[in-house]
Amino acid sequence: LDRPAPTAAADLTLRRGAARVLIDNWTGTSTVPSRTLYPHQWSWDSAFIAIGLRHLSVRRAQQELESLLAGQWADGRIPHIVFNPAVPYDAYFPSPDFWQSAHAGRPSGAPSAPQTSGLVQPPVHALAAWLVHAADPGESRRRGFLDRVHPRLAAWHDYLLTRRDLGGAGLAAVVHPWEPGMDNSPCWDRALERVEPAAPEEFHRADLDHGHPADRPTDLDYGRYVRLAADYREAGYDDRATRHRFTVEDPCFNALLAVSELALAAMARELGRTGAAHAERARDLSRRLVDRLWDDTAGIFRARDLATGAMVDERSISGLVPLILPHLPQDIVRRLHATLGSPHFKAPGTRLVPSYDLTGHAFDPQRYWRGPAWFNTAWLIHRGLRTHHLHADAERLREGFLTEAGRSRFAEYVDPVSGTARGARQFSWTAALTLDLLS
Ligand code: 9WN
Repeated sequence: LDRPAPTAAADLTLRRGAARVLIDNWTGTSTVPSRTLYPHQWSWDSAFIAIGLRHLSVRRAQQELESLLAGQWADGRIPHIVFNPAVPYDAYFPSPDFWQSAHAGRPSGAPSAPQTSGLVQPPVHALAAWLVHAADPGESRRRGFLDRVHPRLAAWHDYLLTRRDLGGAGLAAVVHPWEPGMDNSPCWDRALERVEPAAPEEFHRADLDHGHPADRPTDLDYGRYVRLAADYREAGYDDRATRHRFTVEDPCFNALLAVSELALAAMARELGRTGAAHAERARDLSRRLVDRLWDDTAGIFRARDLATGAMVDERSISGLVPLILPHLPQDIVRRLHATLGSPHFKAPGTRLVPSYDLTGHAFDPQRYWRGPAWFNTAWLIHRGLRTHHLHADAERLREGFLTEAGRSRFAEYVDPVSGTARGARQFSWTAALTLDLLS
């Protein structure tokens, strides 16, 4: 059914609703992704949240990012969760007593406080910091925001491009399905078959206290997630000492790293330096992404499994996100645009972009990253379409985003075809990116 385009009054209601979510989910220093399901601070969530928060309060947006950076490790990594000490351990699994970050040891150098996880998430932070700066450059300069965050973000990228270059080809590798942020994507199924799951009695899934089992990863997935994280912990989160059993080069992760390098270049220029090294890194990353992960037959970027050296034979939204790269060859832009409009990612009724191939053998419209449409990835694709001047499609996606965000009460994700809300509601990045698209 075609729904009417949002009016100015509807936009105002949506804006108020989105602001309310961000106000309710603010803890005093940062924003939880969801009051129920995710009661701590998450890494890439905070980046997306800051992008929206800047329209409400630039100071709060700065604080969001700086709270996250307070959890940065000496080796440069930004942990995927920074734990709130006021929240009981049983509210989320794995809790701080599982990660034991403060005992991680010298090579990795986790802070003694706050407690954190030992994994990472996609590097959207420098892009977010630059957009927060751009929202009010005067305020940013007065508070020395970029002076403080630029060196930390540069150290973060250095970590990814040195210790995490596990394939030796100049791309960053992820070592756990939580790291690309798309936990149970069918892209990881084959690689995970090699991982012996932890026994069910070794852990209790707090997520099922709040989420519907059909919307979430399975127990078998969790057993494997726990095993991989425990192995990493036992090696002190030292990337040189760990025998990683899951190592993948992910297109979305590396595309965001490249875009964030461009943001670092812009920040360096603003700080009176040249920024040339960052700009060069961004170009190198774009080139390597194309060399290593572009599948010209399928017209999409693929993940590469470093254990086998092979490209993963699945189509996921991760492979469309590189559209966000300004240096992408024009023929690749054209092919990605065509794939986006093909039956793999578009069907009558789809307003957003499914997380996984609609025609794929593992497609499931309900289960998390195996089909549902997410708002953060829609925002990234929207930005990519605009980067390449594909304005009509960008506008359609923006309208679809705003319609679904409002209808779903800012859901975590939605059924990609029917739009039925799934997962948590009042989800922070959905609200934050709604504000951004309304501004
Ligand atoms: C594990 C917080 C995070 C997002 C991820 C999403 C989900 C966590 C979980 O929630 O992952 O990090 O417990 O399932 O997959 O993208 O950052 O919103």
